[in-house]
Amino acid sequence: MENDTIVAISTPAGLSGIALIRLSGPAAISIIQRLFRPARKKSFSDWPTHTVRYGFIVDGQRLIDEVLVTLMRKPRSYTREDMAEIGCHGGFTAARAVLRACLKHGARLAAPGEFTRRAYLHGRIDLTQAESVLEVVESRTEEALSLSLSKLKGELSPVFAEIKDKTLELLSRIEAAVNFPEDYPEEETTAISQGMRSLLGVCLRLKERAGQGKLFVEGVKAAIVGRTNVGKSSLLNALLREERALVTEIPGTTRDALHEVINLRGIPLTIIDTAGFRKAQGVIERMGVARAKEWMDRAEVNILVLDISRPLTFSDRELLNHVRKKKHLVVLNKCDLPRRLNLKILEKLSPCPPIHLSARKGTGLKQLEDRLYQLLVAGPATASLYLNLRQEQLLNHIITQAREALTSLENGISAEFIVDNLKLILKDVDGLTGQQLDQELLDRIFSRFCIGK
Ligand SMILES: Nc1nc2c(ncn2[C@@H]2O[C@H](COP(=O)(O)OP(=O)(O)OP(=O)(O)O)[C@@H](O)[C@H]2O)c(=O)[nH]1
Ligand SMILES: [Mg+2]
Repeated sequence: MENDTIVAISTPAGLSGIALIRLSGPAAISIIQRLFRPARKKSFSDWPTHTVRYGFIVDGQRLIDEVLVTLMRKPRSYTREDMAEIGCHGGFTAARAVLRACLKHGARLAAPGEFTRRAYLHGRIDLTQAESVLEVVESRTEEALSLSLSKLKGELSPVFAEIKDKTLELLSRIEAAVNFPEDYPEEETTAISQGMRSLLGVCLRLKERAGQGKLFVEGVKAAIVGRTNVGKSSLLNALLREERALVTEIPGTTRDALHEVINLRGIPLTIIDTAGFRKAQGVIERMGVARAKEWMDRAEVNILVLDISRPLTFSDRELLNHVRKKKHLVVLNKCDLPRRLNLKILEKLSPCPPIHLSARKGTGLKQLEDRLYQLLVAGPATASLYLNLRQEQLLNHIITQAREALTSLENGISAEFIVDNLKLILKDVDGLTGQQLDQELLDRIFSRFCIGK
């Protein structure tokens, strides 16, 4: 139902200074007219849009709460409908009483995300923007927030529009070629190939920027691995600036893996401290080592810790070999002690320049953080943007279609045979902006929202 009036408490339940109740729909203003007694007698009809009035919510003769009411007349509102926001006292009773009064006067309780859904249905925002509303609310670091905000401002919309324009242009060129084959010059084939390549280029650049944005929003996992007693738990504590993990001089202290999140210049970085590698003694340690191996494979990044006060062991060499398979850093811990590790040998075994550090003294941590950041973020952070899973899958599908079309063209297949690929691309782009979506998908997207948003 779209022509009814919805209401919800938009602030979380619990003790708070104020609560906000939102109304949207054709009856929003008349409901306010019935419930609200402004402190100063002013006529209702000349209440200018986007202004606040102070007064009381009443139900008949009964006083409900002292409030501030903002009116937003259509179409200049979040939903593009008539809207009112009632700021009342927080806590457990006032907001609920105001809500009940609104319901009694004809409003209906809003479903999760229904305000944003109306904004989308009335064309105020596209689907990408609607989804970013949720991401703004859920963001964990300021950088993630600013990525979601730029998406909310519509930063992605022109990129999607460009993909769509390029696709439509290709389709019309091909159509002309099929309809008037006699006027169809050779250059036209080249132009179509070029157009296809440029379309693919736009999509690939978008994917690259999105890969980086994903880091800031979804975060990354980094596993601290190494032999027993090299100082892995001490490193976790040093990075957290907190005595989180048990540290002892007894090898095999850590068994279970510990997870903690730090904010690495805007990246939510989950650090996992693992059991040290050695020939495990006893069943618990064996389980711990098995888990450490799992984490080494699961984490996007491995931080291999070596003890600089001891010569490299066979086990260190094995670990160096293993971590080389993906993103990793090598840390030389206990730099406050005399060095007994041969750096020349290490250099031959590992191309990655090691980071000298003392977890005990806290030196070298900044360098480790710098190197981690460089390892994760390739371009300037400002070039990032964030695509959620749904958008990422659609983009991947577009890229597959574009590649397939390009291969066909390069193999000399007539351009009319890529029409199907282009049509699929168009469908996916419309899916990205929400111009072509089924009801079920919309329900699924908006059900993730909270009530009142
Ligand atoms: N001198 C010095 N000692 C350190 C340093 N880092 C850790 N240690 C000591 O090394 C010992 C082992 O430290 P842990 O952090 O428990 O080492 P671990 O790698 O987690 O060990 P397991 O959990 O047994 O695998 C403790 O006695 C620490 O105090 C350091 O930078 N310098
Ligand atoms: Mg430990």
